[in-house]
Amino acid sequence: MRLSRYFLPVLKENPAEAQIVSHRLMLRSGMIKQSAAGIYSWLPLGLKVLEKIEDIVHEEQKKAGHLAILMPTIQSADLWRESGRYDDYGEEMLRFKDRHDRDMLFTPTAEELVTDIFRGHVTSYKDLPLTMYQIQWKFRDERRPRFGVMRGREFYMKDGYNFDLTKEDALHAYNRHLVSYLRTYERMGLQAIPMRADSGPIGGDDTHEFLVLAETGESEVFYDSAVTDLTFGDREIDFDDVVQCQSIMEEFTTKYARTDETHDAALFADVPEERRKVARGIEVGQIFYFGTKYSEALGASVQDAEGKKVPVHMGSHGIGVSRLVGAIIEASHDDKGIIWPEGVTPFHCGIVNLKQGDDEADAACENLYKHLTKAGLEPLYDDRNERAGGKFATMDLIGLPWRITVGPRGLKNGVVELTSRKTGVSEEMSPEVAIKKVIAQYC
Ligand code: 5CA
Repeated sequence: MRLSRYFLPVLKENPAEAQIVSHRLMLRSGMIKQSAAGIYSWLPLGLKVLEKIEDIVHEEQKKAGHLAILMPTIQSADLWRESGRYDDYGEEMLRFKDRHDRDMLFTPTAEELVTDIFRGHVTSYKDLPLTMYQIQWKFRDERRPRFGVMRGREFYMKDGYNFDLTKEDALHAYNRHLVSYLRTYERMGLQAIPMRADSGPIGGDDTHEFLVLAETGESEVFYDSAVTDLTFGDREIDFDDVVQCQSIMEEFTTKYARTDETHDAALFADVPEERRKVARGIEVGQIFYFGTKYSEALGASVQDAEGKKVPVHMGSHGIGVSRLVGAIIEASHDDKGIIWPEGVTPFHCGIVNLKQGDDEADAACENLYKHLTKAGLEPLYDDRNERAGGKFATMDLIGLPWRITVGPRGLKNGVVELTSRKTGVSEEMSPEVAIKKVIAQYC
């Protein structure tokens, strides 16, 4: 992409309404624009990051054997009356009527609808286990939408639902989700710690939230600092392997880590004092096991091997896809702007032409652009007629991990400069070596 052709409405000043750094940087770098309280348009740069995150979520869900579907955002109130949640959900649910005076709502989550799909088609235990998920917009009329996309009213969420014959099978689905989420977040450059939590309006006994530690997080968390030493890495996982998933689940959840709702001061006191941490965290996902709560209310049952009709065991599992954009920025930025982890960066590399219009500099930039694109990468070439300082400030603000700077002086010596956004370290090298180095970061 050439910056002269792009839509990147960068703001010079800090927007007054933004209280936290991710919100500020998303507005300043032209990623989003508010259209109403807690409702945003995603502009080209923001949408690119959102899509990168979405792609990672899809890939990891598919690896775990889960099936993608897409359910509507607008739903009829009837199903929600069947489950009893039409009244229970309260003011967070956006309700309206269609032209036939029927009660409709904008989906805040989709347990009812997915259970309705299931009960209409699945009748035998032989069709289990089954896990279906979607990535779809949700609406919750939050009392205090704030912090930009972190607590929106409209937000993008991955919601997945497992259907199993027995409690044991459903607990395996729970563990499988936990394991798959660990890798999902790591691929985004995040450490998200599973913490025992409270189930709220979704219901059920077993639930873990995934929290990214950050001062601006909305949840107070209590944990043994040993949990921050755990990394998932690139382990080989067989998601059908009950024992393997269970043992990874135990590895990541046995040490003390809880949100304030489930915090137990007496248990916490058993953690060695120097490892006892109280901090704040951003909830980027949550997994639930709730047994037969929805299947009984909505009549979703199958025939078991003896021919007996039994309600299925279920769980639901969410990832805050749009919230993650903010969470990643909270975890990775400096005074100058965003520092994208390579897994989610909107462009792989910036190219800054220090002297637009200089034949040699222009040709060298075009050449870099061509080679990087040919290798399957997306460079962002700042080909505007701007001063070098302004170009650097824009690149730093939008946070691409690598920048190649090209100027007539360097080219006289056959070199360009490659700079890491994270470390700020610059090195001179030939354009060919710079291309190779950038490609090697991603392939
Ligand atoms: N049905 C279950 C699992 S699919 C569910 O709705 N879970 S949830 O309420 O925990 O939401 C899942 C994730 O969506 C949360 O962990 C959070 O990361 C994200 N989320 C929830 N509310 C908001 C909001 N108002 N703005 C942005 N993201 C949100």
